[in-house]
Amino acid sequence: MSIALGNHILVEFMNCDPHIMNDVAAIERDMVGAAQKAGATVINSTFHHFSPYGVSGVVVIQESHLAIHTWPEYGYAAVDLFTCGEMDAWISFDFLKECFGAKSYSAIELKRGSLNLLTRNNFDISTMRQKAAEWRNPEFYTRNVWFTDKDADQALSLRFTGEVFFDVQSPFQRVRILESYKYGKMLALDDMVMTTEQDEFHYHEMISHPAMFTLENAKNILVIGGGDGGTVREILRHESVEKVTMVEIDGVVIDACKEFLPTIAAAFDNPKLELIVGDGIDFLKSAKANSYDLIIVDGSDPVGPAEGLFSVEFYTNCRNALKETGMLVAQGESPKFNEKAFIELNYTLQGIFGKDKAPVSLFFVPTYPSGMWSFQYGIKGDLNPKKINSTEKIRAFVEEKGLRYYNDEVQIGSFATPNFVKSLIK
Ligand code: SPD
Repeated sequence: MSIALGNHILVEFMNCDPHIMNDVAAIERDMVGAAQKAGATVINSTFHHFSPYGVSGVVVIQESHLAIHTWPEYGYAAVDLFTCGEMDAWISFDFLKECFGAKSYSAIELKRGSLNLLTRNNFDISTMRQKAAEWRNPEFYTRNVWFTDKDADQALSLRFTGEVFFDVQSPFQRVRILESYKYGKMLALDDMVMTTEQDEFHYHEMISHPAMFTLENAKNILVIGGGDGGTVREILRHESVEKVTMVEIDGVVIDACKEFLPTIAAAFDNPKLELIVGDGIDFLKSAKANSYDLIIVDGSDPVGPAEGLFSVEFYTNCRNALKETGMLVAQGESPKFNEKAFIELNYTLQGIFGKDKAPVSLFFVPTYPSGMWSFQYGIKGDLNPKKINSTEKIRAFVEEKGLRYYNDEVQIGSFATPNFVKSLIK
């Protein structure tokens, strides 16, 4: 006869994969899997992701429970395997060690509820059972998972369902497609939100149409980055376009978006598009001078593969590749988030294109930190995006294409500069 009611294994998993330690869906799957592997009957599980890092959760089993708390920043998980009956919790231990990629670990096994110390009561539990049957928990299954895009002082968090459609470490970055409650599926590169199904039109309409209507008859366009496909989708709505060359460094982003974000990656089959998977910085080093009406730099933030997209050399090469009358539009960061990158980019563009030839367009993206975002321009020749003659054409275009952000008023209004922004870039 057993000398105790339960068996408790207290586990330290160390040097685990930090990404797994922060992935609530994977941890829940593995903890439930660990219980099943050991032959337990799973009753329920509840898992929670803490912002910015950490996961806690419990799997309730007929034989008791498995619980976890993780510290991804230390690659550490504290796990309790509490069982009663014949279940062998060491099977769960071995399984989790593999799942978490734990390079070191320790465990202490304790007997709980020593029968030498306990006295058994005989009592009638029938009324208690009846009360329990009346109680219903409407949130039987809870999961509270947040994705956070942040710097040291500021963050934007989106609650997501825990559904992970895609999670691959490419040679350049971690590419993920997750499902948010408010904005639908979203593309995240490393830990930054790039685009979401529900607000992508803010960004993609504003990166394309103000420049296209300023140029009026742009034929040859170069897009650097833009792997989700939203920018080329918008550019290719214009009939004047004869050719779009898109150079995206990370083919994994393109493939993921084609599969999981098809409404954004909607124009990759267009015959006017030449898609090059390669380094846009190198591409521009050898680009022919006087070639493009419009160059769009739809890069990510200035960390990782996009860092070189914020350099003087790169924008000098862009200027050379533009025709005598031509425009550059670059993803310009935020005057309220990456202020330094925002200011430095504007100084760079003023230096290369001229002081009055580097206007800033501001627009609103709810899923980017601070919400206020910018495109920064470099203008060659006699073009002015604030003075355009094509109001009627814009109205007809907006109507026909069903645009949801851009219109003729936004064309002018987005170039209005708030005073605090003027002082940042004066
Ligand atoms: N912090 C977000 C910066 C935006 C980068 N580009 C988004 C890609 C959309 N095509």
